Amino acid sequence: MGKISKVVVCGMKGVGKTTILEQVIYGNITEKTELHPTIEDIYVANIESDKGTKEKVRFYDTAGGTTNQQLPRHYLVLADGYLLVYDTANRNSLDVLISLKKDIDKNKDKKEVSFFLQTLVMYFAMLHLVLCF
Ligand SMILES: Nc1nc2c(ncn2[C@@H]2O[C@H](COP(=O)(O)OP(=O)(O)OP(=O)(O)O)[C@@H](O)[C@H]2O)c(=O)[nH]1
Ligand SMILES: [Mg+2]
Repeated sequence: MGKISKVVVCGMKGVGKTTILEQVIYGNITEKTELHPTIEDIYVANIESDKGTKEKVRFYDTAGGTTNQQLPRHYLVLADGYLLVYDTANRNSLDVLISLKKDIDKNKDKKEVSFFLQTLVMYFAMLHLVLCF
């Protein structure tokens, strides 16, 4: 079995973390979909690369807060990477993300880190995703 990568998905409450995971992994989001605030959830994705290798990625969907928040400490130990989500229509959600990122940087020990920037358009709003390993 290939390596299992663990990605923690975080960002302010209501920015669409669960929506993104549900859509990317199951493709089942419609304009009528109603989602409830997350407490804690795990999504497992099997990804086949261009080279034919198979990888398993475990996404940890977290509960977003409304103000500057810290991630529960156990995520900092298990994470291989982070998916940081904010809503371009909500400036406050970026402030929350900046504070989260600072907290991650301060507490991630000496793990290697690289950054990926991606933009996703869903419905009428744009959500920006930052994936950092
Ligand atoms: N218009 C619009 N609504 C969206 C979009 N993404 C998510 N939503 C809606 O925003 C609401 C919150 O989305 P969630 O995915 O539950 O947000 P979350 O970040 O997981 O929130 P918490 O679990 O509380 O931290 C839901 O009603 C979604 O349908 C989007 O791109 N555009
Ligand atoms: Mg959620």
